[in-house]
Amino acid sequence: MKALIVVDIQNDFMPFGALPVADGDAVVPVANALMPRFSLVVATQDWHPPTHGSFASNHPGTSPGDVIELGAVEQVLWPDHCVQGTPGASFHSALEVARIDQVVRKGTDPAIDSYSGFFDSDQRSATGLGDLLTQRAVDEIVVLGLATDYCVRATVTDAIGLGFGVTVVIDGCRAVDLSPGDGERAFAAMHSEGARILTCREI
Ligand code: VGL
Ligand code: ZN
Repeated sequence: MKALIVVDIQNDFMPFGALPVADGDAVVPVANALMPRFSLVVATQDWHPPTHGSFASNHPGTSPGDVIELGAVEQVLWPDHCVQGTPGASFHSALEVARIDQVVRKGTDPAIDSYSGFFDSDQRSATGLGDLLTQRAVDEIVVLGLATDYCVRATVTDAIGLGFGVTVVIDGCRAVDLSPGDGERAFAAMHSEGARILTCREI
């Protein structure tokens, strides 16, 4: 059984959002084209409290892009984004949300971030996505969304670690690229971990 995992297609990751991903809205039509072809579609949603520890605004004297230690792991600090219940946390208005069977929210604990749809960054707490997929007899997932170099990458790495077969839709992802090339390096890393990297047309 295959499932489609749609990662963080939220307003704050769009070019007009608080944590803009260049060309982020280009992933919306790719998600809309693929969703009808899967009997299980799960969407992840970055869902932070305003006090979240990944926000530079919650660490006086820091700026977005700085790196601190949060929950004993290295943490890049970000502008405030995807605050629970705000328009920035909503899915892009053109995403066909009626095709989503289940939404998994992550990053809700102020003390630790969660780029992955499966586990918090310290690997201690699970979101429930792994159990959901196992319950539904899923053994293969197809992943797309935002951002290639953070939440897509972490979700894929954890899925491979849990034993799922993973395909990443290359044209269905876009990167933050804090350093130029981060997105390309993330695709290379996911490939070397065992993910297949395909275009939407090849799915
Ligand atoms: C993400 C940075 C911070 C992502 C989420 O969805 O890739 N990136 N929070
Ligand atoms: Zn976040």
